[in-house]
Amino acid sequence: MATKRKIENAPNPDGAKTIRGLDLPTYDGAGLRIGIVSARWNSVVCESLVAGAVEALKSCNVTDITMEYVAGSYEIPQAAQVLLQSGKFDGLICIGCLIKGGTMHFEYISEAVTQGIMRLNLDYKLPVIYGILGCLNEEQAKERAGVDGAGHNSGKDWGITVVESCLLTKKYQKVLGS
Ligand code: DLZ
Repeated sequence: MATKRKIENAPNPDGAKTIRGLDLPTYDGAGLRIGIVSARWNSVVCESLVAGAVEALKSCNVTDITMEYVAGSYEIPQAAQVLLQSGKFDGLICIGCLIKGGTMHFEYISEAVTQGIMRLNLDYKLPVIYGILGCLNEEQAKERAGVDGAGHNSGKDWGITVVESCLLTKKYQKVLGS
């Protein structure tokens, strides 16, 4: 259940005044089993996002956190599928950082990973959070991961998002008796 809070959006990475973004309530995620699958490509950014997600999970009383790594974002959906198949998780956060280069790699991988993660959400009926940054350059990526104190660490949003979605899922799983 969400605790009372002042509604405030996560700050925009570029500091511009905006109503965009997520308000960040606190949820009680005690007892939830959360897995994080992170890519190692662009590891400075991914590690910062992972740290933000873990911090947010802990702030929601989540203590059962499993960390797994894969090489690149392309490997994330398959690894996440293996974790979900184990039945050991209430929800996952997928973390990766795609930075546009001079070839079509960015487009192909972004599309594949995005479709793959959505498929897992619907196939497994469990929250699989889309923590994949798709950035035009390194500066954008660092800003969105709070690297060097810049911008806002999106990993924090994803930690809270997975708890919120797991609680919603559990509420209706109980009603259905599944
Ligand atoms: C090959 C590649 C490239 C060019 N760029 C990225 C990137 O920006 N972010 C990322 O997570 N991974 C990248 N990769 C690696 C692919 O995700 C994948 O690991 C390889 O294509 C092997 O399947």
